[in-house]
Amino acid sequence: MSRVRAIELLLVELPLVRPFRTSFGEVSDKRCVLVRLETDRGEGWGECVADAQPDFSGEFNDGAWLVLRDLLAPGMFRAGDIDIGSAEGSFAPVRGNPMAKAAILDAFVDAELRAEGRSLASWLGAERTRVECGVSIGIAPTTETLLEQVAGYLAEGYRRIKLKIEPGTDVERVRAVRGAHPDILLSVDANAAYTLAEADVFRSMDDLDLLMIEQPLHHEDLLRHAELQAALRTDLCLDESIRSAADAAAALDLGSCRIINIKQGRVGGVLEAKRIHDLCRERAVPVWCGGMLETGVGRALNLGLAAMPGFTLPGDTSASARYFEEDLTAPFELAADGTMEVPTKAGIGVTPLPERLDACVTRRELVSA
Ligand code: OSB
Ligand code: MG
Repeated sequence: MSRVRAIELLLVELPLVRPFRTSFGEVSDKRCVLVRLETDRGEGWGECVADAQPDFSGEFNDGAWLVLRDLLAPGMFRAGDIDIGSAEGSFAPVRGNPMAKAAILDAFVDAELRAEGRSLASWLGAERTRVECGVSIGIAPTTETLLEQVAGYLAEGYRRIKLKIEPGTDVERVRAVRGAHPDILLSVDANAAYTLAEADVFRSMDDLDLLMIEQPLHHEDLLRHAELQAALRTDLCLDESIRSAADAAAALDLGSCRIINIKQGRVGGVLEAKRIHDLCRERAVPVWCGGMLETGVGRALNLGLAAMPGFTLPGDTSASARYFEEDLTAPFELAADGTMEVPTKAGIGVTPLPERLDACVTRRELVSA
């Protein structure tokens, strides 16, 4: 039980080691909102996974800033003494905005667990001490560049390669990578770039032994995903379409996918992520931990989540060096066997380095009760 006294919002900007291109756009810098939350028992950190633009979902940094400052933080202040089980209740009057909600809720969970000296992974009931890591590769300028990047990441030890795809280059690129690496775990992610009229693209990939095809169709279209899934051998995985445990249940009932990408920020925080994990585990549906190019703050949280038993596939939990020259926290490193250590310290287990915040923060605002 704690009382939230204040939150500080920090906009950070970190250059990416290489631009990241998806079917919906390209980014060269990671820009996101961090939440530092103070309770009467200590502080906690959360990272908002929204981008500068409302492209992956309807949320974006400036909007999340307002929602956090003017609605979610005041709601938490008004709620008085709360604990992890009751914290989400303070958001009840705010519809949607799961990424903003996740940032402040996760910061509160971190503060509570730090105050109790308990790690997030242990609180979630995770037993694994290391998780298997994959890497998500942006759309490359040429097939040759893509093949070089794939070979590089495999040499580092990554256990699953995910290729971003878009109409035009899709089948040729995926065939080239599969041809060069017949036995690796390989998946593709379309970020909703296709319509059912283009289903032939996915039929052409159906003999490439892909681990999954992620979010081929529109994010609001569970029915057509079910139609496509019925026409393919390859498992579909949904990302953008799953905004809650209710969405996950609907997608599974409809047969829209056979695998779910859990991104805690997309579903309103670590508690809803755990609900999706539990639901999928009950139905023996594999899940894996997605990523949003998080800094070390979000990465630490993802690793705790990915340590839960239902996360049976390698996640997009890559090393700090895959994203940044210098992270905001001590760097997360990939072991040669393609695994990463799950943080064991209290809460998410990391804190941004003060000198890195000095270098990366472009805007900050303190909101007190
Ligand atoms: O669709 O999974 C996605 C990054 C930003 C937005 C959407 C996605 C991604 C990734 C990168 O695939 C995953 C990561 O390494 O964080
Ligand atoms: Mg995705």
